[in-house]
Amino acid sequence: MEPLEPSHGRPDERLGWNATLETSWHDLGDPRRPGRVSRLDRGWSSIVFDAGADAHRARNIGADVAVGDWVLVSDDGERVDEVVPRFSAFTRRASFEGNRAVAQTIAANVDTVVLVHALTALPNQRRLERELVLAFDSGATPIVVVTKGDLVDDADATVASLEAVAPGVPVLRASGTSGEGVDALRDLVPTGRTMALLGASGVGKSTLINALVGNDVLRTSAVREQDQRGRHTTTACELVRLPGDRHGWLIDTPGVRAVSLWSSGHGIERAFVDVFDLSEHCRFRDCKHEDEPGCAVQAAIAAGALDPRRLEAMKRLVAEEAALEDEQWAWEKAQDRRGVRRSRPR
Ligand SMILES: Nc1nc2c(ncn2[C@@H]2O[C@H](COP(=O)(O)OP(=O)(O)OP(=O)(O)O)[C@@H](O)[C@H]2O)c(=O)[nH]1
Ligand SMILES: [Mg+2]
Ligand SMILES: [Zn+2]
Repeated sequence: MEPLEPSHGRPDERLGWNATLETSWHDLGDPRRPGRVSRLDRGWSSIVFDAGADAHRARNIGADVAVGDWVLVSDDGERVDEVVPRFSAFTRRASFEGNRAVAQTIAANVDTVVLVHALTALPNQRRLERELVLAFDSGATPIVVVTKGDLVDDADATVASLEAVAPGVPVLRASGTSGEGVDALRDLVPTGRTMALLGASGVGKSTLINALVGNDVLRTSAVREQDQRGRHTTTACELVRLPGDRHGWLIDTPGVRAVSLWSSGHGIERAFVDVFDLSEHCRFRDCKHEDEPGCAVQAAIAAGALDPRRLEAMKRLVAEEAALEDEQWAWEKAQDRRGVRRSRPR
């Protein structure tokens, strides 16, 4: 194994270290120098200690590590010992373990989450709403990027329909193949900041990162001709540095077909801020926006100012979140009965 970087000393701020992480590190009370996880391969983390240097590899035995995490490595350099608490994390519901839902953190310590949609597909408002809930819950700032404008004639209509479900969130057009919007996107990643790109397979995430970096650092491949679906080319998350003096960081992620909620905060309120604002004007504080008198939400629907499908979508997400909480609660109670210590992911 290659010798480890000096194990004590200041973390490299160019890697995205900030005041929040500094406080969390002090609270850990462990003086070892944190490094940043740039990729994960079958139980191994690649960890960068200095922005210009190669990554060190260590095993993650029992450590729940995501790309973007700051970690402390054992003195012999073999293992990841500790993860510095994240200031943000994009987490989704991954799978079931037994009958319990398990969370998967896709990317950690992210400042900006870019939700990428391709104009070649029909605008998927419901998917974007879900992604926005997760993005707001992550603690990062979301933006929406639409790609492949060069392949369609009616881009404006699609962009407008995505904007309609992303109140207050910028929707930018960008393309890794034509270069459109690439400079504007790069400006959103100053030194020490991290931007993660998320979206379905084939929408052009890796192509955009290659354009931002100015080099084909990531593999991309053509979508299937018949249905424009991607081929799941990217199989692992990866932290990539912008070139030059700039030390902005990009995280590429594998395309996911479905985004399942793993909710913990105020994601729904923020993603549906238009509906929540309207509901302030409902006559009853506990209005369910069904057939109550004086319902401002139903009034907006009747006036054509709110799409009823958006209200339905919000209600479904609220129900899904409540079901997830019940499930977690039931699981924790069962663990307590068996005398197992409570532990909750994240
Ligand atoms: N015409 C056009 N093609 C694009 C654009 N963006 C990406 N592509 C093409 O779309 C295909 C898929 O792009 P990728 O960058 O591999 O997509 P991805 O989102 O990384 O996909 P996964 O890694 O599978 O999640 C490639 O052939 C790209 O050249 C664009 O704006 N316009
Ligand atoms: Mg990719
Ligand atoms: Zn109401």
